[in-house]
Amino acid sequence: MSLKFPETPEFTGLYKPSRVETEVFDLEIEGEVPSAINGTFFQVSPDSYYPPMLGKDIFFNGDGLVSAFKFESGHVSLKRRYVQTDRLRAQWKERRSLNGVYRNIYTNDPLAADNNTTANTTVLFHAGVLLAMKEDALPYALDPETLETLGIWDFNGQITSATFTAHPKIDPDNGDLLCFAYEAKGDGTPDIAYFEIDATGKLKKEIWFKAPYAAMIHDFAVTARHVVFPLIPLTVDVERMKAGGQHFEWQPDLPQLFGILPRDGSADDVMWFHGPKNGFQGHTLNSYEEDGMLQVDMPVTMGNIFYFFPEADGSVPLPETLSSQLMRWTFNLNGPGDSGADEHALQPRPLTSFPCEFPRCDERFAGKPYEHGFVLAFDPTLPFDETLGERPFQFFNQLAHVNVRTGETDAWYPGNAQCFQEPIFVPRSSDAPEGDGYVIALLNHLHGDDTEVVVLDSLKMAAGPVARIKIPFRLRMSLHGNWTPAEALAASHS
Ligand code: V55
Ligand code: FE
Repeated sequence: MSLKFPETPEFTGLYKPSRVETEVFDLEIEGEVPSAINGTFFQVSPDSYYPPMLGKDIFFNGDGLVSAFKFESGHVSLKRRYVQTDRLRAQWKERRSLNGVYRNIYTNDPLAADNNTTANTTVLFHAGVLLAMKEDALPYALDPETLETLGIWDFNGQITSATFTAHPKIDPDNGDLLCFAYEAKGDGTPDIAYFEIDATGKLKKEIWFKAPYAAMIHDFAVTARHVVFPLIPLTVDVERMKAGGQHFEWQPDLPQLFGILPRDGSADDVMWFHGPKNGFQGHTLNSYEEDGMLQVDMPVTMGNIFYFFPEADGSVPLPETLSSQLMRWTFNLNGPGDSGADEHALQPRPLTSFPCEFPRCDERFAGKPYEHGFVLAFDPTLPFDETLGERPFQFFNQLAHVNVRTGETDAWYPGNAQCFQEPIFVPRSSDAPEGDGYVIALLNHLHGDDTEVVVLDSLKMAAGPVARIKIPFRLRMSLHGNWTPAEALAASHS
């Protein structure tokens, strides 16, 4: 019986499924891992276990495969386990894929599990468990030490939304989990819920409201007093889904919309702002409030970067016409509000001049005035090994430290056949100045089957890695991960 992935860009090269669950004690290391880096880098990749039932599929539909890189006294060890979702267990039982179109249960095999989530977008340790999250359902909880799947996580019955974001934030002042749900009452519902869950796992705050329409809200922003929900012009239509179509469709005539909720307010207090049409709000770098102005920094792309969610007529822009630029949106919370008129659309201001995505801040400054960011950047003028053919989706050839106040950039280019996955930032010590520490990222080698974890000094990016940690097999491209200091993990065991 054949079990073979399609030879398409979605399943080859950088996107070839790894499918490897393993444990490697003491990975090979070139250079020195500073012993100040003490904790675990948790990370998850959409990694399809079986070839797609429909013969084709999108990257976002892969089964969540979690990696834990444990840093301890200059050593690094790796554990990798799939999130044992209901969906994956049903597939293992039938020994084939049972799931059809991304986020469309109407296209699943009758033997597929009821819960359609792959838990594949990020992993974050909070209140004693490792949460594996995808925005289409509640998280799964994992044991942070063994990566064993504990089950679907409704926070001990406290969270009743149908969905849960894959981009929660941690309040640096108290460890609260600041999080939300969109399509919160199920597919196609315009309902949004905002939650705050304290460091012990107790629900502190829950606010429900409605958006004008159901659209993707992939990431969000939280400041001391407000929450910002960016609605990307990718809308949902259950009738289309029932006909076997995509969950999301690009709407070139809808603006980039923002709902702003006061953290101590209610549904009636939500303010709406709109930006230019046909634009894609990317991941949040950071956001803060100062003098009545709310600033949200994020890469923005003019056009639809998700080629797998086209417009109604099937059209998508050519990838080479798209470029995501780090932008600052400024919302005047005391102004006259948003007229909704096209000519009054908010215009974001560029913070840098080069394409970038996967931004991360020094999370001790999350939601506060800040100046340091870490991003994956793309410089098309740097050499690329043309024998590799087209550059893969989400190709970034630089790892950069950006000062958003001065515009200063310090970047490392690893070579002509390499590309990065999202970085994390680890402070040099708990009281180090903002942005002073280490940047850790996965580095894919497009020719070989060896992926590395690279560790750079955040103040000397151009000098390249202080350590290259060798993974003896290829990791698939991924989305997100987070750092957990060893003392936070230890505290939860006692
Ligand atoms: C994203 C990723 C997803 C998803 C929806 O990067 C949005 C954005 C990995 O899955 O389901
Ligand atoms: Fe994301």
